[in-house]
Amino acid sequence: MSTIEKPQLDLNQIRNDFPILKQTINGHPLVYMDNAATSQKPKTVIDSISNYYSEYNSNVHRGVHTLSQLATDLFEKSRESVSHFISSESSANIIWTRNTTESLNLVARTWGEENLSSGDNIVLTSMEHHSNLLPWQKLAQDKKAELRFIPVLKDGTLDLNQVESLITDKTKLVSIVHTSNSLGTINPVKKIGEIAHKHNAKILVDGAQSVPHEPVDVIDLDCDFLAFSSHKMLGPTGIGVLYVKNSILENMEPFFRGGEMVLQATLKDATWNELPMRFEAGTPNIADVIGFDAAIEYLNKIGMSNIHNHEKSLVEYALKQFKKLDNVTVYGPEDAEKRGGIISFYSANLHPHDIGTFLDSYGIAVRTGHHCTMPLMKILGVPATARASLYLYNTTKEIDVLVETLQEAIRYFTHAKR
Ligand code: C6P
Repeated sequence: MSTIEKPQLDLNQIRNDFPILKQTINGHPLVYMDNAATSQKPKTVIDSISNYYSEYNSNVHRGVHTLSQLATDLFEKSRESVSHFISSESSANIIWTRNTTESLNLVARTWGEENLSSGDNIVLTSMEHHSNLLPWQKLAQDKKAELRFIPVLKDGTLDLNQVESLITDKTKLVSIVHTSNSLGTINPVKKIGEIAHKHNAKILVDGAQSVPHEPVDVIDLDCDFLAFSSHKMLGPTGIGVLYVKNSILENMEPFFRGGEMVLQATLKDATWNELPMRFEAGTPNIADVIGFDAAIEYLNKIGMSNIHNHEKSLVEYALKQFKKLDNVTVYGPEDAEKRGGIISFYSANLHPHDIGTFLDSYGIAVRTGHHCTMPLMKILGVPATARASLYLYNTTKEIDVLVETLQEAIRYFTHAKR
């Protein structure tokens, strides 16, 4: 669809669907720009969780009674919705976890344990979130494998010239963040995946910041693993997703062992349940899986391409407005086409935490800190950044409020230092 044809989002209607956005913070209307940390939830999501507990609270896959069957049907319907949402082969490829972090650890502790040997390597990037770094550090230490990193260039993109030489026949896994939570950069994971596959390596995509914001199709990307979290895409906390390609999933050993993941058990041994239940030992987070379905329904109703286009135009606008600010560096690519709705910035004159506190006094929520990407902060040469991260309900008017308040903060702190 061309830009001209693209339907505009009905922001009044959308904002109306999110009860939390109606409040004031410190006497100012809430401007919520901490969506990369966690998104807000529409009323339909909140209601669906509450309905589960008030109308059909029951365990899943375990009961013949009516409530248990209803809960099981809605629990599995959510899995179907997620499967459609990322165009996966089937719902059997969707494993529920607690969050992206658990999904990544699951791959490291199952597939990684089984498939890595001494002398192998894992290729990451220097912009990874700690959740896509620390599990591989541990695995590499245990297996005497090597970690390799695709460097980040000054413009916040990856040095793609190095990819061909970093990925070799000794590479078992390439694990890459799709959209950087600290830079906003959208990485060419499909292209990097093609190179990985040429060497028979697997490609894992950390989709924590991409799946909530743009259409992601696992078949088109041809990724072997995809990890993401419900709470960053209008859904509840406590639910994550791990997508695994069929050929790999069938041979993966379970992560946790216990109830529900077992087919037959004797006192000495056990065999495993069908996929994906094999990876879901114990009573799952039923209410939040069902709440996640309502989030997916909401996102589908608005349309992921529409959300992506909306954020692209917000970022384009924000990047222009930020140019008005003296001595403020914005990280990540200048071209809005190459980035998601994340604006990380730093000013040598202002500590990011001071910026965060100042903005909060005007009702503006941003995140400050290293954003769980300490190695990247070191590369950028800053201790931390302030980060505004946008979503479907943010407006250009809110960006104006952010930039005007930042101007005020610069004036205030410059004056205070004199
Ligand atoms: N980033 C942020 O404010 P969890 O916490 O498991 O749902 O997601 C972990 C994670 C993994 N990868 C990326 C790219 C992420 O951005 C995150 C979460 C949040 O940037 C919290 S640190």
